[in-house]
Amino acid sequence: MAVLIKGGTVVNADGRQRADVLCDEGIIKSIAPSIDTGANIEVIDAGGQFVLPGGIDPHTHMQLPFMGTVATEDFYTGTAAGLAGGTTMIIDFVIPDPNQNLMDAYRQWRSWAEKSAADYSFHVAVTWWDETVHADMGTLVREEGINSFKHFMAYKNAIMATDEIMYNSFRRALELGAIVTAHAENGELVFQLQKELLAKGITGPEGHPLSRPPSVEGEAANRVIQFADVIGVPVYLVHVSTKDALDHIKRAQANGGRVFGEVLAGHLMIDDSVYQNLDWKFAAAHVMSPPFRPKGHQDALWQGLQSGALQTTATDHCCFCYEQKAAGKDDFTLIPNGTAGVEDRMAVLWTHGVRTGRLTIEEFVAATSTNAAKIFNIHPRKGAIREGADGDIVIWDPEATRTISKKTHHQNIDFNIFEGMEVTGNPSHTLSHGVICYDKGELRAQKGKGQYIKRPAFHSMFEALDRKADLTKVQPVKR
Ligand code: URQ
Ligand code: ZN
Ligand code: ZN
Repeated sequence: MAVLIKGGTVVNADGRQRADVLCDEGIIKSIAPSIDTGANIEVIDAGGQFVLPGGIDPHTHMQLPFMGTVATEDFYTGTAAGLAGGTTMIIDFVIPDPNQNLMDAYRQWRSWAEKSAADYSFHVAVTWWDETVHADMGTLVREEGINSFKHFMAYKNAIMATDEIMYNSFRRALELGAIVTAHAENGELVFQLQKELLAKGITGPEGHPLSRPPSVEGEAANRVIQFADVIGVPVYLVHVSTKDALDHIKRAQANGGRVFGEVLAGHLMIDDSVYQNLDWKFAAAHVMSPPFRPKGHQDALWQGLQSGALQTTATDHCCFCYEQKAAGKDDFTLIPNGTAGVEDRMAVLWTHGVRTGRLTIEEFVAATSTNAAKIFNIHPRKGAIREGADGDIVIWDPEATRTISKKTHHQNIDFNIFEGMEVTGNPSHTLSHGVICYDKGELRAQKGKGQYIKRPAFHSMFEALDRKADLTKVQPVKR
């Protein structure tokens, strides 16, 4: 059944127009000032609303095995919740255990994701190194459409990538035309600070931010930027949470570095006072890494988004319910790290970005969809209202209001970090491949309808790179 979206204002990252949009056979067939309806065409009245590219959340962890448990949100419920909030694609993570074969881990995650209700792709984490990792990275890029490799600089004795692993992986990524991404916190500092805090008897959630102060992120952000610069590979910093890291990103970008930054909706809105809450459950529910930060960092992050230093917004959607968080009742280092957000990201960004004048609607589209599509090389198939693009569309009602709550959200978690927030600006309809999946409060997500999206390598970007580490040009001094 074709779908005709009539009377709306189409907004892309580069501009807007009053236009009708016809979707059929999974793609956007035509965009024109007026398109006539006809037989077998379902019409949506988008009068007074905006017709936007479906949101892309470049950072989620559906059903992640982590810290001795498994995230409660799976690929079906998580992508369905995303559709309710206007997000039509996620980029999740394959995270091999150290010494686990990358291809085995990749196949595991692919099997988990088959139940998805919306499109998905994966960043693959490099958590260890040997020649099989080198080979598997090649297979993943050349045969599986992976073009981004993740490095956790935190989580020592678990999935932390040492400098040696990062060096080998970054060199390989450069060879393959892939981008590297990083969770930038110094894992050794976190490990040592955690031990010191526990030794002082600080066992509650208030210890979590104390073990990961802003400078722990700043150090790692600078290190990973310098690593990438020496090796000559583009780098994307996930969940940038501090002015410390943002300043390093800005400096590198000013020097021509190909450095990208992502910010979470939560880090834009929530500060570290949550960890002082006397309700253990409330404080523990906010334990994620990097932690929510002291007041002041949030404004710096908004400024980074407005200036373009930070290009994308995400959620790091990684759900652990109270009984899972309770594992850390007597030791905050055992609280599974993670919070939710995939359903609320876009409404939070609209309410506190567009309605406050921080972002234009075009900038909102860039930050919630288009920039992620461009950085991860799937634009304009994704992230654009353009003829021939996938029919991933969110019809945005700028006046629709709701109050965010765990009582009403579709996310499979017993807590919401935005609990009680009134958001103005919400989807009236979400379409995935031209099929209406969310219709004025009715979620019509279909298990298994989501498609795995291959993302090609970036050779064009690499051809332009000055390969500073290319030693073939260096000649020995003849003494
Ligand atoms: O660090 C991450 O991004 C994963 C393990 C989710 N947990 C979190 O606290 N951010
Ligand atoms: Zn992370
Ligand atoms: Zn994450």
